[in-house]
Amino acid sequence: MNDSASLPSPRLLAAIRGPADVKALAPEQLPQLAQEIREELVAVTAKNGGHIGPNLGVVELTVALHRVFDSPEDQFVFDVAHQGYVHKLLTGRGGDFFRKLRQSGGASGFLYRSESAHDPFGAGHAGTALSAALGMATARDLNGTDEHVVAVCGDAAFTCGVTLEALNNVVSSTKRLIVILNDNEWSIAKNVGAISSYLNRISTSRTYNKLHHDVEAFFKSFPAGVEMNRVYTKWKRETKDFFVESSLFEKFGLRYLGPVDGHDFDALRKNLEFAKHCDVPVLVHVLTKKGKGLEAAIAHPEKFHGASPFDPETGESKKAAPGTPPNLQDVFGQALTRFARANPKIIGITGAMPSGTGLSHLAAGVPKQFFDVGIAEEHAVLFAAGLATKGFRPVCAIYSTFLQRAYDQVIHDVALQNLPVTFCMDRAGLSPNDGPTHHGLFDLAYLRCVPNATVMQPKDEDELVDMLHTSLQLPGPGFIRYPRGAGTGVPIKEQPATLAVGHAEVLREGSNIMIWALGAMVQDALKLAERLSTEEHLSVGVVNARFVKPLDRALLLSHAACIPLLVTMEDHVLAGGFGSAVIEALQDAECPAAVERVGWPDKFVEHGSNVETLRAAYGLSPDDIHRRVLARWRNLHPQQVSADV
Ligand SMILES: Cc1ncc(C[n+]2csc(CCOP(=O)(O)OP(=O)(O)O)c2C)c(N)n1
Repeated sequence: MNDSASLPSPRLLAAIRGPADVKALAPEQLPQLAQEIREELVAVTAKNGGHIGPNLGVVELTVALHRVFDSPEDQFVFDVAHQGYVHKLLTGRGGDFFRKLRQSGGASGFLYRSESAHDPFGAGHAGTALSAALGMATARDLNGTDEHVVAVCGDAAFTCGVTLEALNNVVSSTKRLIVILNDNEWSIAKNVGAISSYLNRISTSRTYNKLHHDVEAFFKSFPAGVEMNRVYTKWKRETKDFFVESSLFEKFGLRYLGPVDGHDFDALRKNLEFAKHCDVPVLVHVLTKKGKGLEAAIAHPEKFHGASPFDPETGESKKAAPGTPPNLQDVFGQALTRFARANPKIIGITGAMPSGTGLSHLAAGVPKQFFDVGIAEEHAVLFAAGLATKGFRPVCAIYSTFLQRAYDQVIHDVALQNLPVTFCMDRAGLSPNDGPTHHGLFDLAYLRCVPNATVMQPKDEDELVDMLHTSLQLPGPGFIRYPRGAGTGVPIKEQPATLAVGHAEVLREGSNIMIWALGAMVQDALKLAERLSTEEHLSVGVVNARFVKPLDRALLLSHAACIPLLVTMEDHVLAGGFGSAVIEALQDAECPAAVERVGWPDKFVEHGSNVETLRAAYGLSPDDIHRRVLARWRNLHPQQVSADV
């Protein structure tokens, strides 16, 4: 980055309160604005982490969109919406709000209808923009209004089935839709698949480059420019020689425009103006450089797609404190690689998340047994099901939140046929800086009801390896959920254990209260038990539940028969979760036990600075839970309270 001291003054970004201010700038001021935006992006993400690479790539594109269109009357729908930081800076969300990006009380890392009138459609999952924009354009047509709807999709959005479903419906739904294909050749990792290769070919093809020159020529030959454009487009369409009828998008009925240099303000303006005046759906193919302006981000696009805090000068990530235990995703990836080396039937599958899931270890170690299928979770699961029919042991590594997209495949294709597919669901629990689109708080509820499913969560990294090993021996589907981040630091056994399916582990005996905890909550449960025992002289036990399905009913009923209060703890919504499984089992056995359930409420939990802040905001801090359990105990045993006093 340039030294900010060398920038011409006055600073432009600070004066931008909304799109009107962007429009008011002279064309020659735009490079300075772009430079200031990049500096702001780097400064904020270096401190808070975030999607720096994608945003550095769309600076000129976003500025150009705001100069050519009139947001919020015209509507931009950003796919994933992780590249919406520049849009935020230009729509009144700069300053302190942006500087608290992804922190409590600051700007979200994605777009939300509730955050701004300039965000007509929220997102966080990929592939939704084209469908949503098509719905909005169709609504506009039905309403008889005239606004523009612009979908901004990355090249990897075209690896999503839903984008292709939308593409198939564009021309039958509307005559006016603008699709920006922001092509930087990268998903999080390098983009994959045939469409990606196709885009690469047309980006470099001379025929398509010529189309760009046609737009130039058009503007030169018609000084009145855009006013003439509708007529011109119509005439050229009739004479059938304006657009080469050969791009994939033209086969779907969209006019293809480009490729356009996504960092050239003038080229962007001309092509967007042109698209704006077309009376047919149009796709503008814009070529951008992910990470533009930050050398480290250009050199390492995958790392800087969504970076943790880093040194803005060197690009070095802030180092974890010495002695920090390994991340669960690495433990999983390394264990799977070990198992795969020993068993060629093991196949690891990711939907465009090799490093996030830890499958990059498998990709490097046993590449033949690794598949990145793109942002195609439905396909990933069906593909795994197909492999499983022929004796393979597929492992789908898909974040809890993204597996939601493949729910029908989980039920209809894997569970119904009882195929032995293992699902490793990272990011189960909170993804605090990302927020509600990324929290993995629903998987137990959506999996508990699926017949043939075995659902489990390890208390630590060693048990994660045991669960993977166990799941790879199951006759049907196994689901392992685990949170983002580091393990507990326990040593990992050389030889993994095969766990007894449906059996919980008693970690601490107790006679007053028994805490049944799931996964990472086991550590909290042990601390809570210790505190209740030392401070309140209560006898409190802890069970590591391990399996949510099948639940260890025998142990549960034996506890319910002689322990006055049961407590469940889970990092999941209460509705349909682990505690629900416990009370259902007790109810079915006609056992009137007292149960205090600790988990997330029936709300979408916002983003926040960290897990602790969000837990405190929802009454789930260790102190809150201690107070609640004690109050429940005292409520059940008022005499003991007075005796203690
Ligand atoms: C359903 C789903 N799966 C996976 C992801 C994780 N993810 C976020 S952005 C991204 C890549 C997006 O690439 P592209 O659309 O080309 O945009 P770019 O970041 O390159 O600008 C992925 C895989 C997601 N958000 N949603």
